[in-house]
Amino acid sequence: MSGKIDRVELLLLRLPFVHFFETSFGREEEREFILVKVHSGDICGYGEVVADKSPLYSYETTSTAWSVLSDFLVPLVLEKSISCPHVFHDEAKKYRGHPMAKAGLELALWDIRGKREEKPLWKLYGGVKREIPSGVSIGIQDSVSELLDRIQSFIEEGYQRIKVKIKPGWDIDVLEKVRKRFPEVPLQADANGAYSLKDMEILKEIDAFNLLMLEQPFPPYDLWDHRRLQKEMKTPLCLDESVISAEAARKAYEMESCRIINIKVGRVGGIVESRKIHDFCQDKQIPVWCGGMLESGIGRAHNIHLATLPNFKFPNDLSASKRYYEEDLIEPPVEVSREGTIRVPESPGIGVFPQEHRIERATLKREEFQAG
Ligand code: OSB
Ligand code: MG
Repeated sequence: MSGKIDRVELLLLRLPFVHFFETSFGREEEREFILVKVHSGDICGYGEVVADKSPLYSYETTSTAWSVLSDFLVPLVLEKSISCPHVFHDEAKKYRGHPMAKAGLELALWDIRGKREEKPLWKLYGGVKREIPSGVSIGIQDSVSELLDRIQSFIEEGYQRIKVKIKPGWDIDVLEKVRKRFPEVPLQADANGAYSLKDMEILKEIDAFNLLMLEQPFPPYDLWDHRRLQKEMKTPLCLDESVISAEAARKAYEMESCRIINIKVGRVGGIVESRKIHDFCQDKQIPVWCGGMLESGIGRAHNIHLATLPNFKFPNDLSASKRYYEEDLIEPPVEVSREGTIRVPESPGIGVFPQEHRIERATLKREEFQAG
């Protein structure tokens, strides 16, 4: 079943965070991102491009994604009237890189497919969970006591695990205090690539804190140094930035660079590639979990559907709407139960309802592309 693609809209949005988010890259008070709306007959599919304003987590930015979408990816879809996400994935491969731009458009095509077939995305993907376990990722704070207070309140809300951001100078002492106050909480740390081989001895000290995993200690794309570190640590390493494709996942596995993989749809270029990574890891018994990029409810709903696949074995970086934004773009908002779970939407496609007036209020720039 497929339909003609009539037009595509790109929107640049800005949403302020309820609380700043600081990583080893720096502090952010708001998020700028692109929404992709694809129209086919009376159906509208929504996707979110997770690229940030600045090239910090990745080389992609809102401007590079806007340019690659408007010059190459949107014309590809409109000229060939591509509505199948698999066909889009294959055709878009000829353009090198820019996975976040590709993923945003592919997600909108998945939403259209789900709506046309009247099935929620998790069913199209072969998901097996009706509820997914929720964790929370907490940025670097002004003081350790503020961090401890924030952890306390998220634990009280029900989150199943806590992730803290670390960087040189905000690491061993901080983890020691967190563990002292919360000896039992499932805990992990994420360095976003802030360390290098000269920090091996510091990183090895992290073994003392009984973490579920240590995420991305060394820079993106590096697999070799992660292999060297994993050989010397008992804490499982989890790769985020380094795993940009199913090929990269295979190499990480063969090199024993990590024991766990974080899947982010944007980083790997879409759902088709995410499922390839998922299936490969399932076959090799490498557990995965779903990472986040502080998405609006639209991007987060897409992530929730992906996280229903069977090899998602750890709590995900998928938190409640109110943890990120005063007013999310969707109804109903994402909510986390007392047990720390999120219910998977059952309505067709992304299964949640984007609020057009809220989208409009947050829009900085908009462009529309018509089929010829
Ligand atoms: O490395 O996982 C990361 C946010 C922005 C960029 C990178 C990362 C993150 C998070 C937040 O940790 C996850 C979320 O709750 O969306
Ligand atoms: Mg990460």
